[in-house]
Amino acid sequence: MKILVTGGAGFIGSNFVYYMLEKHPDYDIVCIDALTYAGNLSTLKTALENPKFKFVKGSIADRELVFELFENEKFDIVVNFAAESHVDRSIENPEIFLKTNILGTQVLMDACRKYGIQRYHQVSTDEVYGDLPLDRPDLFFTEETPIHTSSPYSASKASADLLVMAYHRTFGLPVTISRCSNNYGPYHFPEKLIPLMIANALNDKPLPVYGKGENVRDWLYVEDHCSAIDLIIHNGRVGEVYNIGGHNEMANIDVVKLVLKELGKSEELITYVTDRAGHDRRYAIDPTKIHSELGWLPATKFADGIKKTVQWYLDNKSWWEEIISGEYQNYYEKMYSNR
Ligand code: NAD
Ligand code: TDX
Repeated sequence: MKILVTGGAGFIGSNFVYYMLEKHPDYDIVCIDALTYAGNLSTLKTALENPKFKFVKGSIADRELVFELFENEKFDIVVNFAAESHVDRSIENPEIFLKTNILGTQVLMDACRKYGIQRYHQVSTDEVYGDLPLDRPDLFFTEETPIHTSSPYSASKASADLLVMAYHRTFGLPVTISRCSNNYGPYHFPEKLIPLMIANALNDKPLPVYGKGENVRDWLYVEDHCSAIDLIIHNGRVGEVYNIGGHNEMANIDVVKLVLKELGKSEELITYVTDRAGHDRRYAIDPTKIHSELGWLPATKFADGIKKTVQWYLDNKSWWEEIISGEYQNYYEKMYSNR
């Protein structure tokens, strides 16, 4: 079996590469990644030592390169993680989100049509469903919840989902889509809530909480997302969407306080800042379908996962310190100064 993993130098893609190399040592894994600001080749250092792994630098939106890769490699399965993934950046500059997330997806599917594959899997997000009210804890996103996006990021991911389904219906492409809730764990880029708060706390810098910190996210340890995708690409039904989540909803402020507690840092570091425009209030996944059809259940409880994650950032300071010492400084200044 030969699998193309796109965006494998990013957070979830890299965790998936390691998961698959370990779980299926007989598989060949090829990764294509453009190495944008979010992609880091050092993340794949150990994988690069494995003869079953190959890395190609390039964009999924580069039709010529992608077609050449498909022609040479003859993939069985394609798992598309490659994306611009940060909501705040999509508010600043939507265009690259449309290019990578929509047009890049189209190029991959065109290559799948031309060269043939057993499965094209689109890694989507619960954000395509929009948000839920804070005062209705009885409501959850199911696969039937209408698409109702808030940010340019989620609109681009939803557009890609619609295109994936169109390629299935029109051209008979064997596709699946997964929509996961918020992930956390190793190699999470420090622009996102949990790693940003860990890095700032360790540097005794203010922790910028948007609005009142009341927005709710449904957190899943990244390895559990990887195990779900592994099940879907092997046993999931073609043409189906699977929601992934572990019923672990928390208000942002409680997540931030927990991170501070784990690090033994003071809550005085918390600073409330201007809210994100169009900020989704609550995400909450109903994972009944993937559980009942594929037997998937998350293995890591949040209390353990957050401990492991904090420890990983303590043990791998050089990984994130190098990131936040570069271009990230300009990003941080632009997004957070005078906020
Ligand atoms: P990330 O930003 O950490 O990584 C994205 C990777 O894609 C990077 O390595 C980047 O270099 C690469 N990339 C970007 N543009 C590319 C292009 N044009 N061609 C090739 N590679 C390109 O993102 P992540 O958090 O790992 O998210 C991975 C996927 O999972 C995304 O599709 C995202 O929408 C989805 N997702 C993320 C979460 C989450 O909580 N992080 C939750 C649900 C779904
Ligand atoms: O500095 C911050 N302060 C803050 O309060 C940041 C970066 C975030 N937040 C809040 C905004 C959100 O309510 O924390 C919550 C989580 O924010 P992000 O980490 O930016 O994630 P989110 O917007 O929920 O989107 C994530 O989950 C779904 C991923 O980034 C997406 O790629 C995925 O699709």
